[in-house]
Amino acid sequence: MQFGQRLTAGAVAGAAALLAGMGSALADKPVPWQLGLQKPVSPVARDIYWFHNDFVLWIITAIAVFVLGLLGYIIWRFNAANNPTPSKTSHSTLIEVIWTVVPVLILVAIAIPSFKLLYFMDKAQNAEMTLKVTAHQWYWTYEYPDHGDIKFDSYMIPDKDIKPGQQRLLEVDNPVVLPVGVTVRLLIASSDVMHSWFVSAIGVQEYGNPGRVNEKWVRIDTPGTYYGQCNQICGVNHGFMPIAVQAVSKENFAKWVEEAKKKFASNGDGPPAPVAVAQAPTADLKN
Ligand SMILES: [Cu+2]
Repeated sequence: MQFGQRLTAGAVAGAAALLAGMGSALADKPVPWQLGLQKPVSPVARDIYWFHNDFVLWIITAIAVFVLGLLGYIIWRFNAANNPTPSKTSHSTLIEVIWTVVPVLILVAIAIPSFKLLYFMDKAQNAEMTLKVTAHQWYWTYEYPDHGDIKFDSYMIPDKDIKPGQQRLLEVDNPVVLPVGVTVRLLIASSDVMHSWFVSAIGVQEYGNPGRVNEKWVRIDTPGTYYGQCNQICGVNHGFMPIAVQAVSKENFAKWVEEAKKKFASNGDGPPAPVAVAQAPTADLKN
């Protein structure tokens, strides 16, 4: 294919993906040709979305366009043909003050909402329940201390077991289930190396460190399944420990709790589960 054709094909595929993304109710997972962030479904995610798409992006674009324009003007105005006798000026106090003060003002303008957002996402205010997330090489353990100590492991479904309609490399055997409209405190830790629990649409990314507990919070307002991944390089199967969060109504959550209590009753503080997917997906790395 010619470069132009390839470009057109790419543009068409991109536009189709964009349209498909807009048509579906929830952009809850990464999609091919995706640009920008997933559709936010929590207060923190909405603020992140605003901060990135509606605020910083404009500032960055304005700076890039301004610098590009300035470069173009200088190349045209001060080349040897247009400017045969160059000026010997080496200093301008006014210009130096401007190019120091203006960037400082821009950074302060970015810093104020940025710090506000950092503190907003830091700690749960009046959390109604807690979810504890423990990272392992290479799966997650979820605990619900306020709901009868439900505890279970969540492994990726390997390619050979994936069913039609399931998300390859994102689907897990036991998704996290959370109620919508409830403020959930997230406690995130690790049992071995550094991992990171990252689910874009719900606006949570927090490191799981061995020996300490990090806190975050979430209040999901739209039911749906939101996919995420470990985003701290944690070893050979780092790419194979996805996260699936199922946000359901409060009634359905109560039902799930009752079922989960029975289903995961035998899960205690026994020996760690075998790393079931450790071998299977590694084969994919060769492709
Ligand atoms: Cu990890």
